[in-house]
Amino acid sequence: NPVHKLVDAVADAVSDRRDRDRSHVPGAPGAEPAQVAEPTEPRAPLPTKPDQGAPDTVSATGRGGGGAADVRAQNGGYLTTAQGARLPDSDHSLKAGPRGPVLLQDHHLREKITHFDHERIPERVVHARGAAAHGVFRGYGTAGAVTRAAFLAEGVETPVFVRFSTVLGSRGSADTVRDTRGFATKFYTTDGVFDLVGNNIPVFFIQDAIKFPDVVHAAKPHPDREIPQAQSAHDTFWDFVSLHTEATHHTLWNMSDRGIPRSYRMMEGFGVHTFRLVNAEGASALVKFHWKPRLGVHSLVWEEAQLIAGMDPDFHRRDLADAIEAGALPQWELGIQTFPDSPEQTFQGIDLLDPTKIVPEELAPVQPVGLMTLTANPTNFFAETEQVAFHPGHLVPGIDITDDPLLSGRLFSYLDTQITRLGGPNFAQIPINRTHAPVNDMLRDGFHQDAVHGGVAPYKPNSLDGGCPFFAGGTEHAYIEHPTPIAAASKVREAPASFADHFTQPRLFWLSLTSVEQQHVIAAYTFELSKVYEPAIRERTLGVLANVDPTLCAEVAAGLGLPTPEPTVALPQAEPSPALSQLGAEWPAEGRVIGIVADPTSDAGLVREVRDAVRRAGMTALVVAPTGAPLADDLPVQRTFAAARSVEFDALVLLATPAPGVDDHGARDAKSNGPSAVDSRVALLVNEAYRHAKPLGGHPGARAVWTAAWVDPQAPGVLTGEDLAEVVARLAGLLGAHRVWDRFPAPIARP
Ligand code: HDD
Repeated sequence: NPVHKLVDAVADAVSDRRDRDRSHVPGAPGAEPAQVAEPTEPRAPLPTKPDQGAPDTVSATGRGGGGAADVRAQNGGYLTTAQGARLPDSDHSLKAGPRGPVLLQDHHLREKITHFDHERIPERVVHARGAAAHGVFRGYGTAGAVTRAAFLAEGVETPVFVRFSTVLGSRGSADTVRDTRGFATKFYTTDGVFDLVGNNIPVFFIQDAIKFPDVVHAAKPHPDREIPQAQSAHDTFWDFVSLHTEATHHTLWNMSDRGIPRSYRMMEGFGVHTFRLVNAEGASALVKFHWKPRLGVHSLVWEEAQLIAGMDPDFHRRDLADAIEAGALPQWELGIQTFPDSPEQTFQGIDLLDPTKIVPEELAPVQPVGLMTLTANPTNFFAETEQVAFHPGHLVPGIDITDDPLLSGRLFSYLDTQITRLGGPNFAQIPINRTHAPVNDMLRDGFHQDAVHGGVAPYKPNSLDGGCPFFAGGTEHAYIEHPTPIAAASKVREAPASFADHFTQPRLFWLSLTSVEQQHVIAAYTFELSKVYEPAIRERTLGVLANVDPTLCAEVAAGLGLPTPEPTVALPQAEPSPALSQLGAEWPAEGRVIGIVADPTSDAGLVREVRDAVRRAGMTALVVAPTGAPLADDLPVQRTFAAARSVEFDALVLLATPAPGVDDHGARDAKSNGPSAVDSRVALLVNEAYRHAKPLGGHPGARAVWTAAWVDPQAPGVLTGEDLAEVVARLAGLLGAHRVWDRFPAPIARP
């Protein structure tokens, strides 16, 4: 039977694919050694994920319960309806004759269109755009003295799912906009799910959750025209933050390089609030959570971020997925700052309940307690990244909350929002949200109920189900709230007096930055406020900056062409915290992208030598050439001059003087290319990389490119040499500092 043959052939192909998938998993038996591959090269399908099967896959009759694949998964060789009826055709509606009317009785048509009509769910009200990955967290066992959280014990491995996000933009907005980034981690622990729902910025705009709708309404696009998309550079945002000065600290971080990360892999994460840890003896400590990336904390420069938003709006999403697929697995250490759980809940004068304040690491060092490695991309964006539901109230024994008023409101909001977003109260049954601990919850029915619950007594106490299920005690890992005393008080709508200091910590942050980082902050405020139409808002913001730092205020005022206002408070005393600067340390360069600029006259041997040197350094090599024609059989071209732009490279290596090709207008005109016969697109590529302080390497034969690109060959980080492997090794060394910082402020390219 030909159909059976076809089905067998499909089954064989699927099994081949599965084998290939397995050999694709780094470290799996038969796997190729991990190698950093070219990010855009087509790849085999992704490996299957750890147990994320639906909660109850047995059908109501009890038949067909052969596991997830049997009942839920897309399986079998034939296309079917949702009811499993095999289909002979899905391309034509059922009609009364080929030219006649479509018949209402066409069930397949109605089912297909109806399902399509309901494919979208509401996007998240904030953090709508995100990218996620599966991974594993391994406890170091170093937190045992302060918490009994089982997943932090030595050697315990806990599956995790992490979602990174921007805050303001819609689901389809660009990745590299200036914004805070979400960093939410779901730990599937043996004691239930623990969600650490943090950001890449350690403070928040508001101190009380009741202000969340205000700050979000102000920061989202204007309600009349719904512009600008995913931006803070508009009147309503600056109106709010200039009036609501507790937002000053977070705003300053947003205007710093932290607002435009180079990669999700190169961001810190912060739990923001102070939480409470409880150890096996019941003793408590206060804690702040930190994620420290193994690759260091790095950022784009603003011009790059803007270009990328057009060139590759999926830049961060692509970077994360490519790195994982290529075996360059992103890692973060989880760290804790701990403080005595004193009645005052302050540390060295800093109010630990105020989420607009940090505790400098110099005062309370961050102690590493475990390592997270992201190991696999999601199989399906909607099922996993879109449907994952985080909640700061998903806690496990050993971790408890404090009375931070921002946290209290969050504990309500996250459960509430999922009911609209995921269509009902059963979102915990969606595979990505399922705990890996046994569930026996007595929650019943509701929209999208997946479970077929047995028993007759979903209530307690009962005798009909034998009294089951039973309560657990502390020794059986029950989640028991810490008996924190609550002081007698009157009901008030007020904040404590200590919440009123809005300027000391912004000043602390400003003073902790290096001069290059400070310049970026000045440029960011100047850019954003230039986009504000209302003069009073610009002036009011300068008034806020005057209370943070006179130089910051004067420089931004000069950029806007406005007078510098006087401060309204005495300039606060603040000690810098060097740990807040992103500069000064050395980090691994692995996973960085190096563009090798060649043309058909370039010596293929040399191109190969550079490519291999780049790969040996654990970096990704992309060959850039005038057309897509391979330079040799083993030397494919990954970027044509028409498709390449500097922003996707961390450094460039130039092999010769690429002659003018056909430019975007199809013209071949050497004279219009500047002082030498260099392709104008290469000149732009190199000039941008130079101005963005990226390391540049070149063969002596590429001299004309430096001239055409207005590059000073003597400038720091511009390396020329015959031995290009050595040049690549030096470039990798420079990338350890991320950029050639000595080249800022950037020379302006002028004829
Ligand atoms: Fe929030 C999503 C982080 C304050 C209300 N928040 C959300 C996400 C992150 C954060 C990372 C995306 C989670 C995901 O990937 O699905 N939010 C924070 C941090 C805050 C914070 C670090 C302050 C310290 N959030 C905050 C407040 C409220 C909310 C004060 C409301 C009172 N946040 C939400 C929400 C979201 C959300 C509306 C939207 C989608 C969702 O929850 O699942 O409930």
